[in-house]
Amino acid sequence: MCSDGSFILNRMNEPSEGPDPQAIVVDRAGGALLGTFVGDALGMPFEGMPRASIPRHVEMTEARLGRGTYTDDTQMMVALAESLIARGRVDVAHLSRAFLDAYQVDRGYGRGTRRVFDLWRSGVAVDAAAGQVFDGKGSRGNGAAMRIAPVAVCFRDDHERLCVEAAASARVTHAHPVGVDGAVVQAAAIGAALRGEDILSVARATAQTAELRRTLDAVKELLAVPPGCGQVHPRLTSSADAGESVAAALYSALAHDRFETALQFAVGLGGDTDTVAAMSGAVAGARDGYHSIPTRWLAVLEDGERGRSYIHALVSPLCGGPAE
Ligand code: R7I
Ligand code: MG
Ligand code: MG
Repeated sequence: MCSDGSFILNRMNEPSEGPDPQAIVVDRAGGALLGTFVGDALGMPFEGMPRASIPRHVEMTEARLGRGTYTDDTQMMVALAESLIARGRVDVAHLSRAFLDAYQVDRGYGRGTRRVFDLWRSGVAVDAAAGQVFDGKGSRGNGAAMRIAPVAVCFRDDHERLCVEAAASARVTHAHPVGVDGAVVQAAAIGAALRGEDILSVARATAQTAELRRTLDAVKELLAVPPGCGQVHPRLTSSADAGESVAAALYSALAHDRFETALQFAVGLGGDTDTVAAMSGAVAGARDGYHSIPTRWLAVLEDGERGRSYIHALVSPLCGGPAE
């Protein structure tokens, strides 16, 4: 178990009744995990597309692996959640095995992360492989940030610990400071959302690199000036770079007060659509709760092994309560 408490998952898709703080925590934690999955599935069919070719109000549509299927973003999130529940903390040896066990090539992993997996399989030490990719600088990709929601849920009540555990989970595959910082900032944003705090202030105060500080400052400026109808500011870049995409995801969540419109906006940015929507979904889901996720989107999520029901059942133990 990650923290004390006894939370029962009940009526997860309905608004909480009364001021039951435990039910609110579980609802928000469910929003973070299923929000990641929904964003991943919503954005997947559009990954790599330019903005102009994406409909303004996207819906779950046919995807490479079928409608409502997930990619590496959710697959790695599930492995991270399983490892946290088993070990109660980020245990890098256990986590690396969980990532390898979960790996399915069709889910569309980043090339740096695939290379790290190959190095592990060839006998390179778990803590040495991530530093060997991208000319020995490590990856600055968003792969550590996209999967981070379980760490934020697990350590939501201790911001300092949350940051330490998030960084440890990131460094397993991402050695570049921007790849790590993006994951820590994304975790801090989800943690703030779970606690009902000011999300952008916590994220900005957490950022350690010049890149994240710059992109988060831009988010603050852009949020102060509402864009014209249907316009997207050119400073928002939806790439696989953690410094750019974590900020784009945060803007998407914070510029919209509804989960649904936040994710449609995130996908509409084009580029790394599954991941920016997944990260935006984690923040908006943590802020608004599981009950805010449209049921028509939840209904079509894949539900086989390690699918929707399985991920749903991870929420309570991650919160410190019993498994369903
Ligand atoms: O970060 P990572 O796991 O990728 C996640 C992305 C998400 O969009 C997923 O949906 C999936 O599609 O992949 O994998 P990496 O390969 O480490 O990083 C992602 C990408 O960022 C790389 O493939 C590179 O294009 C880019 N990148 C870099 N490019 C140049 N130099 C990351 N680090 C570098 C770098 O140092
Ligand atoms: Mg993906
Ligand atoms: Mg992606």
